[in-house]
Amino acid sequence: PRPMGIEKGNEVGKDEQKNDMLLNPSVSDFQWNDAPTLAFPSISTSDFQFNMDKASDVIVEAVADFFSKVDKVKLILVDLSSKSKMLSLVKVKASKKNVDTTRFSTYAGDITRLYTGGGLHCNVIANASNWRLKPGGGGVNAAIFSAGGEALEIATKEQADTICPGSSIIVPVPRTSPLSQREGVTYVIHVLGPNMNPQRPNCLKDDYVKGCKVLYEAYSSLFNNFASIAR
Ligand code: AR6
Repeated sequence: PRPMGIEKGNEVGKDEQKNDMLLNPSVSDFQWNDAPTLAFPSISTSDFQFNMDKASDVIVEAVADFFSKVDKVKLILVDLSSKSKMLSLVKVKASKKNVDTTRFSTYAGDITRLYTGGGLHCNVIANASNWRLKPGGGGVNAAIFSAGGEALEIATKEQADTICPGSSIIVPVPRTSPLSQREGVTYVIHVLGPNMNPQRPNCLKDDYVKGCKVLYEAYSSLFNNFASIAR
């Protein structure tokens, strides 16, 4: 029954959904058994203004490298809209690179409502964080801290005060948090990606050699931390 959840979660009409299935075999192939699943947003490509084409190359490379080392875990790239440019870029590139579509999928919907909005069981979700690990600020960070409530804020502070670009930190979600109670999320992993926005700290000023390296490190750190929880 779970693939139905995917259709429910996509905020698109029936025809568009069919289209999406055809264009995106990963949605229909993905196997919804109970393997540990990480849902993650596209790090750095909105507020941090990282080039989407370059970011999609990095995501697919990081996923392929991770799958060559670790099995029995699943990954889902999430973005709010079914018209997301990031989701389409990654779908096309993942299929060209023969990434295992039974273990990797994309999903259009709110990462804080994967279960209640789409019927998806994702034990772990990733956040595109800021260096102070602070709530608010818009984007997926604001959404996750708002859904996680005060309990998530406190649990995050217990782990760290700050985070470096290219790294991630694991936060066990307290059972009192709505993210745990409502969505069944057991861990949030905060990730700090490279920043290309001159109005945010540590701007890389379009240095994409460094930027791609830091983005790859961010995803490797995220996936390795996820694997360490899944074990
Ligand atoms: N569910 C799924 N995906 C989302 C959601 C959501 N609820 N909200 C946004 N996205 P961004 P960044 C997608 O800007 O570029 C924050 O203020 C969005 O469409 O959240 O890494 C932090 O505090 C995009 O694809 O993160 C940092 O200061 C992706 O999430 C800064 O922004 C990431 O967009 C980080 O910027």
